[in-house]
Amino acid sequence: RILIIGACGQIGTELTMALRNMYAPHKVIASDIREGDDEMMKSGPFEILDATDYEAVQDIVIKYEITDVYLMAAMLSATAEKFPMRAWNLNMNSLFNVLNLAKDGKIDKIFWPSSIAVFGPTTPKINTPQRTVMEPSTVYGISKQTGERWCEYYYKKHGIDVRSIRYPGLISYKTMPGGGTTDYAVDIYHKAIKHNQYICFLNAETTLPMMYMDDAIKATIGIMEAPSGNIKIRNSYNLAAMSFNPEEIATSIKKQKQDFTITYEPDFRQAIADSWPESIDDSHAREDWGWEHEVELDEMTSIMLKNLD
Ligand code: VAH
Repeated sequence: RILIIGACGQIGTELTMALRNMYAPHKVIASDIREGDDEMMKSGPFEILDATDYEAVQDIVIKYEITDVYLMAAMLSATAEKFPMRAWNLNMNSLFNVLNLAKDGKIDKIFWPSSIAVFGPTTPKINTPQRTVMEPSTVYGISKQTGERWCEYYYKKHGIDVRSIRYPGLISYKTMPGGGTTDYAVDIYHKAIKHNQYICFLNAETTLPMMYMDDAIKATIGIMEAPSGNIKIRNSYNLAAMSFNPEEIATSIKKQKQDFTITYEPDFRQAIADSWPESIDDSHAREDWGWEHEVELDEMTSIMLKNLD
């Protein structure tokens, strides 16, 4: 059976439904610190769970005879800068709980999300390599870089089958924009529908690696379904789809909403975005477990505007 921890988050919400469509819903247990939407609560088992509480995670793993855990609970970049110690506690202790349950033989396979936030100002920004200088300057990025080190340590030291990918910014219409710096690319569509204009908290030229959620879900399930021997990288795989900046996404929206307007008022999140790469080399994921993205910017804009209208 599968347990999703953080099932009500941006990725968790869609990952839960995708897994419940693939497997018998009663075999996909969703959990989060608070209840989810009707579809989540009605489509299969749900448990209120504090991911930092070892005993509570262990109880659910034993109760449902869990074999696979997707640990999607985390505090994202912008919010983590406001609450550094809470972010560190959530992002790290939830990972230790799951890794240690696997070390005790109670879990067989783990998915843990990393992020392009592990890269910092000294990382090469164009076509960032899989292995490179990584000096993250955000609390979130530090927690993800450290988490990657622990995943590789538990794989090498204890043979734990933990798999991870460095997500770019993710865009979907099924959850509201959260505490992510890349969430401007979600919010812009909501504001385009509601007000036909958007005040962007990043400047026009801030190019970041981005991906539509369906591609991210495909990658997440894809790496977990791959034979263990194919997963040659056990800290975390680079993953990419497209790169764009606020001006380019606004131009894409204007193709469908001619009188949409954007203005720029950068805030504290500009410094976070400036520390991240513009584009990512994900050739290892494509070679090792057959990753390939599908959705490009204009198609994503059509999907977002249609489903938010
Ligand atoms: C964030 N969406 O903005 C996340 C992600 C690369 C960005 O880690 O914090």
